[in-house]
Amino acid sequence: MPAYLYFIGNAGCGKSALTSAFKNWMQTYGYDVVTVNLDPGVEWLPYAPDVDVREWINLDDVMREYGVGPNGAQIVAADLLALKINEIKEALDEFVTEYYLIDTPGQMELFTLRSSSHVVVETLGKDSAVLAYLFDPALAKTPQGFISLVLQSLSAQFRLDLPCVTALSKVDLLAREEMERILEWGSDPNVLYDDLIAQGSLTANLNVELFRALEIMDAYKPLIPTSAETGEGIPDLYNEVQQVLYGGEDLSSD
Ligand SMILES: Nc1nc2c(ncn2[C@@H]2O[C@H](COP(=O)(O)OP(=O)(O)OP(=O)(O)O)[C@@H](O)[C@H]2O)c(=O)[nH]1
Ligand SMILES: [Mg+2]
Repeated sequence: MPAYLYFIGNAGCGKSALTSAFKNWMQTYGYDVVTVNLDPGVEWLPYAPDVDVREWINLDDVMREYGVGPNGAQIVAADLLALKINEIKEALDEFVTEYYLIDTPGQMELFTLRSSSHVVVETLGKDSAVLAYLFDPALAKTPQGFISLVLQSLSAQFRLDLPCVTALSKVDLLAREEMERILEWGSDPNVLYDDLIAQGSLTANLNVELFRALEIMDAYKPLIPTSAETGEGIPDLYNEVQQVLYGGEDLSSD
């Protein structure tokens, strides 16, 4: 059964760039890989997708046919995706591959908060699907932003009912110490707690309770530092996905 790896995260967090870099890395190492663009609104991609939702859904047509503006069209398109998914699945099935990399729409909520995405995930195959949730350094570099991203990643996991690996994207843009601080927040909630206290962000009772609830849930996970620019962390991300899917068994091992 092939693996389906969905890149998800906030607008601009680096989903498309990492899809591209991950594909290049896999091909360099001789793995079969197929890229799928599920973002009907994207104008330019850093890779040539093997399967492209824009063949089925065109945002200009949606605006015209449904009498909606660009934002409304994105929402209609997200729902149309569910109606077209059987055809898209047929296009995917034409490839013989072990690995599908799925680049999801820019506005994450279009994919993770709508029931259509559930239909997509169910149709493509849930048994060997994993989410790669990308933490954008622009948002993850404050402790408050970091917690908001943890909450969003949980919401995506809950909504899609899939396992999730978490990565910090664009680490080439961070100073070493900045990156290490963010990684520490993922691996040691006490450091995150102290930094929140230092920023005066844990004065409201609700915030303390929320912080503790996430800690009890074991929601703070080590992030895999990655960069689509330098290729850093891509093998680690691949290994983590293998670990989740197959308990560490490498597809390439003979
Ligand atoms: N320096 C650096 N820039 C990156 C990296 N990844 C992405 N970018 C840049 O960040 C911007 C957004 O990257 P995308 O890959 O389009 O992000 P996305 O999540 O697909 O964006 P949407 O689909 O629009 O939500 C682009 O200008 C990329 O060139 C990275 O690893 N390093
Ligand atoms: Mg994109």
